[in-house]
Amino acid sequence: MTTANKNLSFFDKKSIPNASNFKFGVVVSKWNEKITNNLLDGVLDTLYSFNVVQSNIVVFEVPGSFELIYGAKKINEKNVDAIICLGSIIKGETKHFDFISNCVANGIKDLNIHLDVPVIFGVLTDDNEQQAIDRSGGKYGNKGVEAAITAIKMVNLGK
Ligand code: DLZ
Repeated sequence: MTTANKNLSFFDKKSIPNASNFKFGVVVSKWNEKITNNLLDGVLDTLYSFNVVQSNIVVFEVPGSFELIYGAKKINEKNVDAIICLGSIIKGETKHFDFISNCVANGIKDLNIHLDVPVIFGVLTDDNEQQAIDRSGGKYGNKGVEAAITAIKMVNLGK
């Protein structure tokens, strides 16, 4: 799986459906907040640019990426068409990175199996802070933009 030279903010605008009637839930982790704030900006700017109105976007904050799973379950009660999970997990000195990354990926996979709406994996899993900066509005674009575009496409798929 290579992402070298891929810019996460590039997409073909013509291939994206109108999203003006879609409702989105965004769950954002506050761990590594500088990074996740930029991911959230990327999501919101992108949804607005496809005519999603502010009243159709619900945002929940959770303390860390591990809590994204429960946050997604709760935001589903708001009758949204898709859920976008945003987080930034950065490798440290302990094995926390592996446990949290695996749990979050598996948890979001499970939600996709059990919920009736798509749950999007907008979680950066990086070796260091610079890699996270590069992918949250830096030289490799913004994972939040990619997550928003994916969410719009998946809602359209289910309609
Ligand atoms: C504990 C922890 C650590 C060490 N690192 C991160 C991280 O890089 N990114 C992240 O989103 N969360 C981290 N956390 C917090 C956990 O996700 C979780 O919030 C706590 O373990 C409490 O359940």
